[in-house]
Amino acid sequence: MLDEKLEPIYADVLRRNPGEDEFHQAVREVLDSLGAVIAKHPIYAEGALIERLCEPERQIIFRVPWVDDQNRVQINRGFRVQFNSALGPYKGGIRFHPSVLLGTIKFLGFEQTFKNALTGMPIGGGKGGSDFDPKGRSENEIMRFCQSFMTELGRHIGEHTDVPAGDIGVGQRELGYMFGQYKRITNRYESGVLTGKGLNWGGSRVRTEATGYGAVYFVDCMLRTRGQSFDGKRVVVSGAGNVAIYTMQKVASLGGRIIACSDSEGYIVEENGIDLELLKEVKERRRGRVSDYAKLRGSGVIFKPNGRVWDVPADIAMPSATQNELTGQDARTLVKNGVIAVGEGANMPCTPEAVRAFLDAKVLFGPGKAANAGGVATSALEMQQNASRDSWSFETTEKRLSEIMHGIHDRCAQTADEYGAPGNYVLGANIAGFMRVAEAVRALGVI
Ligand code: NDP
Ligand code: 2IT
Repeated sequence: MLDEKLEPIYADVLRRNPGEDEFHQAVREVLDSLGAVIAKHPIYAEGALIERLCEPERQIIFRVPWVDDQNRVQINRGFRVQFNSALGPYKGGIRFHPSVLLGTIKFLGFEQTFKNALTGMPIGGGKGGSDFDPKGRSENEIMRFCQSFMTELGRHIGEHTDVPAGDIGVGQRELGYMFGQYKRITNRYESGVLTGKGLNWGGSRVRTEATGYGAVYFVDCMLRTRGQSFDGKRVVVSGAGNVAIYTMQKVASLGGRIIACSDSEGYIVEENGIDLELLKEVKERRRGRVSDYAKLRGSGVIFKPNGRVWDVPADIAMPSATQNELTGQDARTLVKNGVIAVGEGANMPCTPEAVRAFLDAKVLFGPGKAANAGGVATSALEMQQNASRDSWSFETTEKRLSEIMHGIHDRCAQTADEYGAPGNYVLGANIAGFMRVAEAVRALGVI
């Protein structure tokens, strides 16, 4: 039930953003946590403050024309939603996936605003992307697409304005082509305009690993509140991309056993633990599928093209692929099989019904805007290094990341306690993120 002051705000979001289900879902989830805040601090219900947080400052949609290897002209749609810049330049990734619509980017930009606030760093919230499908495209096609995308995006971004990074379908290769095109257009070596860059062209150590490592630190903090750890636990991760791979790597280093992971074509189960070096070889260097891993690995691993990775019994689940990939039914299966902790590496991977099932069963549940904030936090560290023309060691950067994740965990836990819901990290993350961004929005006046 929504607070009666919040109901008309949500009704307005539905009316003004028709058909954007994911955006509605993300807004609803935050508003569900805010009733307690406005009861305690009525000032936040004034000045259309919450309405302003639900309305992006700027939404850019553009055509991306490019020529494929058969000399055919292709047209995609590009987006950048500059959601909120009260705390700093817009900051958030770029997603290339055929499912991308404006509502997808709006949900991600909205989440990003609160996530970035939660890190305590000076970054606003934004997100971008395209419905371009990189699968099966040649290296040259990817380059031409990225160049065309940046030819338009370039006029809207800058180190003090808006700083994109990677997300699904966008990694260091794509960022390289985009940075190259931006540099060419502007004739400036403006390192701070993008993060997730390569190490010898302005990137930060640990950025590649940061989201996965950070998610594991967050879950580790939650486990410790119950005297538990990753050691000896069975862990199931979904996805096999950037976030999933470095989640698995950190879990393994803490003594956990990775039993299963997936991609959009199916999942693999290996009771003795997945061989991460081989998986990285297949996914990162060969750009292959988890089914290719199964073929190369031979006996001991099963590839399942159908079914749900969440049917594999696990102590800890880390959904790290995409939104709404873990349903209420999946959550009930995990609970039945004895799951003790769930950390969202992806953005909004658990449906509202799934989140409720975990909270009801008192499973430790780390919501994405807290658990996966290590990626963007390390992006902010990359911006710091770029601004000071410095480059930190792996150890220094990882220590900063670990401190940031501990800080986020403690802020969420304390806020949940303060609002009478100990252990509810969803409430804690939403309220703590909201308070920081709302304070700044109020201070800056009606702009
Ligand atoms: P990648 O592109 O590296 O990997 C994505 C993985 O998820 C792939 O294994 C992909 O499978 C799978 N996947 C993607 N879309 C779908 C889908 N619709 N159905 C089933 N499987 C799917 O992306 P990232 O690892 O960077 O991102 C994963 C998640 O983490 C996203 O939600 C992203 O927003 C979030 N995130 C990423 C951060 C980062 O720093 N990269 C930071 C914080 C959150 P396939 O290859 O078959 O498509
Ligand atoms: O969802 C996310 O936080 C990201 N994709 C990372 C954003 C960033 O700017 O590093």
